[in-house]
Amino acid sequence: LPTPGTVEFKNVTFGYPGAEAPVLSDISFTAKPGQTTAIIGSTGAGKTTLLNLIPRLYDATEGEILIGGVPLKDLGRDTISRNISAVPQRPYLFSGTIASNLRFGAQEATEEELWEALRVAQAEGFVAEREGQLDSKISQGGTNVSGGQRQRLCIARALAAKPNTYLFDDSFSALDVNTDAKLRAALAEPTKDAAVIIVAQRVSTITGADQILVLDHGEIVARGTHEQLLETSETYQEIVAS
Ligand code: TTP
Ligand code: MG
Repeated sequence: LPTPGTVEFKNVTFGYPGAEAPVLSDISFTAKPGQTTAIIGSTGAGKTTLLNLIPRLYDATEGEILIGGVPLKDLGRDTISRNISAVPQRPYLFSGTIASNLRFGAQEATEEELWEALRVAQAEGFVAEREGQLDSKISQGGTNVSGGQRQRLCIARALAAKPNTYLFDDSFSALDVNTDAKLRAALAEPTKDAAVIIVAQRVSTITGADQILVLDHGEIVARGTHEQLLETSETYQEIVAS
C-alpha cells in the first residue's frame, strides 16, 4: 500500500440488498495509523456492518472508502486481505492444529512469531499447558477451547499476519476486565504503526482510544475522546451509565 493503513470513510451509506432503509447513513471518519478508533453503540446500530465494509464483505451503496488514499475498489482482493486483519464478532477456528489456525493468513510465520502473537493475545499460558502446544488439535469450530480462549487465538492469528490495519469486532468482551486490560496494553507495541478499529461493548475497553465514534441507528451521533464525549454526548453518557 502507498501509505500504511489510513482508513477513510467518505459519506458512506449502506443498505442490505432488498432492505428498505439503509443500515448506515452518511458515515465519514478517518482512522489513522498509530491510532485507535473505537466504535460504540447499541445492538443493531450497524457496528459490524460498518467494519465488514472495510475488507469488502459488501460494497458501500453510496460514498467511498479509501485505504492509504486509494479507493477500496481499486485495491485487489489480495492486497486487501494481506493488509487487513479482521477479528470477527464470532471468531472461527477450524479443525487442525493451533499452529495451522494461527498461520491462516500468515503462512510464513515462524514458531517464534506465533509464540510472540500468543503472548500479546494473552494466550501463551493456556497453549503452553496443552499437550503438543502449537501442534495440539483444535476441533471443528474450536469447540474444544473456551469462548475466551477462541477469541484470544483469533486475536493471535490477526497479529501473526502483521497487517497495517486491524479490525476488532467486539473481540474483548468475552475476556474478564483484567485480561482485557492486559491484552490491550500488550497490543500497543505490535500495532503502533497500524490503524486499529475496535468495536466495543464495555466503555472501559475504549477509554484510551484516540477517537470514539458513537453509532446510533446507523448514524454517527457523536465523536471525540472519552473525556470529550462525557461532556458532549447524552447517548454516550447513557452508554457509560448502563
Ligand atoms: P449489525 O451491523 O450487525 O449491528 P451491530 O454490530 O451494531 O449489533 P451488535 O452490537 O448486536 O453486534 O446490524 C445492523 C442492522 O443490519 C440490523 O438491523 C441487522 C441488519 N443486518 C442485516 O440485515 N443483515 C446482515 O447480514 C447483518 C450483519 C445485519
Ligand atoms: Mg455486531
